[in-house]
Amino acid sequence: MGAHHEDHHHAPDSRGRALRLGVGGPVGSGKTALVAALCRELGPALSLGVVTNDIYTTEDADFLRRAGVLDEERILAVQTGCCPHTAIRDDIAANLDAVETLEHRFGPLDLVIVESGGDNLTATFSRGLADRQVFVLDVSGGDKVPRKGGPGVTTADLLVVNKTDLAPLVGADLGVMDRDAAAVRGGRPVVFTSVRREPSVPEVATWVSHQVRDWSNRPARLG
Ligand SMILES: Nc1nc2c(ncn2[C@@H]2O[C@H](COP(=O)(O)OP(=O)(O)OP(=O)(O)O)[C@@H](O)[C@H]2O)c(=O)[nH]1
Ligand SMILES: [Mg+2]
Repeated sequence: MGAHHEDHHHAPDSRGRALRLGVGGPVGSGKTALVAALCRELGPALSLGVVTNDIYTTEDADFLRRAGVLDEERILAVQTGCCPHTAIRDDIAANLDAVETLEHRFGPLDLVIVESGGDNLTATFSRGLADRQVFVLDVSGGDKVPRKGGPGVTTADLLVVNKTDLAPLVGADLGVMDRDAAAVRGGRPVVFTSVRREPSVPEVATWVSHQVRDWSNRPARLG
């Protein structure tokens, strides 16, 4: 895939800082809904911050603030003004600034969630920005999507297939999506969700809290 997919950044020193979790995926798949759900579920036990990315607006941050899932000041918006993937992969300075601002203001934090602007199947976070990545698809794109692959689907630490409530309406076969995703993910986990039907997203919340626990227990020298 050439230079377009090269990651020019190294993972920053991880000592004493929060786990940075990237949430990416196509436009409208339910990333913000998932972030809101995670804030609601994990906020009482963990110290959280959220950074949202939109091209022209601060829509996602505004939504999260209105939803009241987290102290408003812990939610920062980055306006990318360009393709969303650029700001999370190639030129990550604005996002790093936002993450560090949250850490300075509210630190020590346990978890900073960075939501990417909606993009396509090729969007992934630089290792310089996200320690772990969740990729959110939804069933309305059709049950073929996992089989189309792309680095989000194949390499994300967790693949979330959201809007399962819509599967009967769009004729998506969840069994096919599960099988195809497993075939390209080399054992990495896949979770089916309906944030609409089950707003507490228990499997995703459990996965994220395990990541936070492992991060805080890691040996100091490891990233
Ligand atoms: N039916 C259904 N709708 C959902 C579900 N999750 C989210 N939605 C709806 O899908 C729409 C898009 O959700 P968002 O959370 O804004 O999606 P997003 O991925 O953040 O969108 P962008 O940031 O614009 O790329 C909203 O109207 C949500 O209410 C779900 O599980 N089922
Ligand atoms: Mg969003």
